[in-house]
Amino acid sequence: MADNLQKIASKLYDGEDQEVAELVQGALDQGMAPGEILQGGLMAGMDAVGRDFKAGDLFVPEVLIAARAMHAGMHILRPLLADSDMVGAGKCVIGTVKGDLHDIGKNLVKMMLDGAGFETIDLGTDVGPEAFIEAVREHQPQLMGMSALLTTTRGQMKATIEALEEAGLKESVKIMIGGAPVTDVFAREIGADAYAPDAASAVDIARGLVA
Ligand code: B12
Repeated sequence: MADNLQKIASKLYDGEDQEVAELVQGALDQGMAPGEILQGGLMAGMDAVGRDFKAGDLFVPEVLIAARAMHAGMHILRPLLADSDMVGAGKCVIGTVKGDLHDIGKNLVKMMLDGAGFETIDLGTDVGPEAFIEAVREHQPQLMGMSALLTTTRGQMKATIEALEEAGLKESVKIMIGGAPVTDVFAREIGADAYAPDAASAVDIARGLVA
């Protein structure tokens, strides 16, 4: 059984989406629990991807391919996990702020969070404060992530946090920010709870924030 999980993790790391799907189905057919396959197979593989990406041993294209394999496995497991009412790592609303159309990094963060068992609600790009507020009201996530790649749009992060405060929602959600023009210092200045420099760190930080 443990052998099956190791195979799933290793094929996921290699980005073999079809093989991952077949192995996941095979493990289910043998009677393995969906949660076990998720934790010991898919998440273990994605954790290794995150670790090696952070260490500079893997690059963006490899992470994207591994994330695709994760999706192939999750496609099979998700309905079963919902049935068994398995509790995920947490819920996160994420988007690129108003005026900004860059989404490659944000998508990577979303994929890594998905891979770590978070339920992520992706609001897309050019997301204004009102849309963030609406999403927080509707989905009641533990986490909210904002991305900005332009120096001119990072001010939108502050505007969004202020708007959340005015709406009385700031205390209900932890805020994590990222993108090339933002830093840890900037995060503290605008009242965000955390900054992450890359997608793998985002997962570690997200886990810490919801713990
Ligand atoms: C690709 C790109 C584009 C594409 C975007 C396509 C897309 N779908 O995203 C296009 C061509 C559309 C584009 C347009 C523009 N761009 Co552009 N673009 C880039 C480029 C080359 C790469 C960005 C990227 O995807 N990096 C790869 C990802 C993986 O890295 P990342 O985004 O940093 O994300 C990681 C971390 O930052 C972090 N992270 C990111 N988001 C989040 C969120 C959270 C919550 C967390 C925790 C972490 C996190 O984790 C990610 C993964 O590890 C950069 C230059 C560069 N080398 O960075 C310029 C760059 C960002 N663009 C720039 C500019 C100026 C523009 C334009 C204004 C150009 C123009 N004159 O039209 C327009 C603006 C359009 C708009 N309104 O947004 C400048 C910004 C300068 C500045 N400081 O403001 C840059 C730096 C280029 C430059 N050197 O001048 N761009």
